[in-house]
Amino acid sequence: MKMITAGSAGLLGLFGSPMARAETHVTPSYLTGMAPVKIKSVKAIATAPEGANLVIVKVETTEPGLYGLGCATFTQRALAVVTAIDSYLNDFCVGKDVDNIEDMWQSAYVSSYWRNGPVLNNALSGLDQALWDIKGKRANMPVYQLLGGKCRIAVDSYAHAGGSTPEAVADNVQKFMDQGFRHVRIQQGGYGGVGTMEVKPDFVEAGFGKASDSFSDQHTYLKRVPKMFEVVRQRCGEDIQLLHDIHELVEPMDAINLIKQLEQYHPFFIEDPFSPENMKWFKHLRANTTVPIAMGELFNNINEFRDYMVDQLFDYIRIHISEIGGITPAMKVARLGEWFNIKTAWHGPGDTSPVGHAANGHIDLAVWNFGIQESHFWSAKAQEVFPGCTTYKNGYMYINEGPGLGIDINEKEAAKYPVGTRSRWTVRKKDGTIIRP
Ligand code: GCO
Ligand code: MG
Repeated sequence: MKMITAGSAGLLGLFGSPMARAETHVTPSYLTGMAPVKIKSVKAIATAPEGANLVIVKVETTEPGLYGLGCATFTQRALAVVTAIDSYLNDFCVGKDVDNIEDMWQSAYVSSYWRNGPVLNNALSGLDQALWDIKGKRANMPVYQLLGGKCRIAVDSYAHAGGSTPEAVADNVQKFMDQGFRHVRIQQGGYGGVGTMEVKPDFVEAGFGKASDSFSDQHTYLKRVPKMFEVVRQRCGEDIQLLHDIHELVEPMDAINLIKQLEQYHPFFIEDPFSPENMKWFKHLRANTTVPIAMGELFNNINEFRDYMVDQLFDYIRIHISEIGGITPAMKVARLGEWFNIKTAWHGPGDTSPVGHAANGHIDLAVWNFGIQESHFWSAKAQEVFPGCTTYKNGYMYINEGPGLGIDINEKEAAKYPVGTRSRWTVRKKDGTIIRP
């Protein structure tokens, strides 16, 4: 009788008198959720330990000692991002719950009404990545676990081999092969051969532009790239995976003809053949060659590339994840790519911060359609500013397996390296015409 009563009382409790519930039911903590934690402050930390301007967002919370870090690095306009964070994002976030990352992303994204630009997206990315860092620390798990766990042992990465001659490039490729890298990007001189052009351009003779403007002789560059691939293949063999970045520095049809010439060297991928302003050229490229293509470090918003992913007009998505707003949107892009067999190859040079590299790494481990990760070897100074930097062994990138993103910042050290305002993206043709990099 008592048992039945307890049962029915329990049932009643659900639907009837609280007394019955109080007596018999304690909600286990995992059902009650964790005590809410609020955002106490959102601030920007700008530093340049290797010369490149880096911007980090630090989100501090109402739980003593609990904070999160996120990458908001738009290196060419770092101070504009700092203002967006300190003057706007802080006010917007203080007092809000740290746990509701998607809602925070969506509300912050539209809070400026005008949206989807590099400055605000980077600020939003810093916030977003910091909230994932906090959630991982609260769950006492690395972020990749929250994203679904590991799909692979570590993050296959590519190294950068440069040189002023094809032979010098080949020597550097060999050095990385000796370190265990299976993928190496080859560039002769700067992008578009900048810095290795013997001739003095006419615009300089004429005193047009600024002395710091760069010059790319597209014709010379177009002749050199196939030669570079030929020498590297001869000296380093057929197995090393070779990548090259056209960096949007030639005319679209020249890019198509160049890529057709490179087919014989079976590149792993050719990157950024066209600028985002020239997306319509992709269908012509696809119709003319089967060389795998990577695109996207300049993309800011999904409307710029969604349809080209759906039409499978490139093979690797190369987004600078802070440029589109962080981990939350990057996971959506990766998931979209899965359905069209487009793999990830997140942007990861020295002007993605160590926090951004860690974020790349967590996503790289968790998504099925991972392709390759761009590497950057952090200097001793950078590692002092950012304890927990990603590391490399045998061509793989390793994140620090701590809770959250697994990386920290030493603000005292960071303050030693103030950011600057110099931007190097003025590249001209012989007659002074600007080339869109
Ligand atoms: C790359 C990129 C970079 C960009 C740089 C711009 O493939 O890594 O092209 O080198 O040029 O991040 O600031
Ligand atoms: Mg690039």
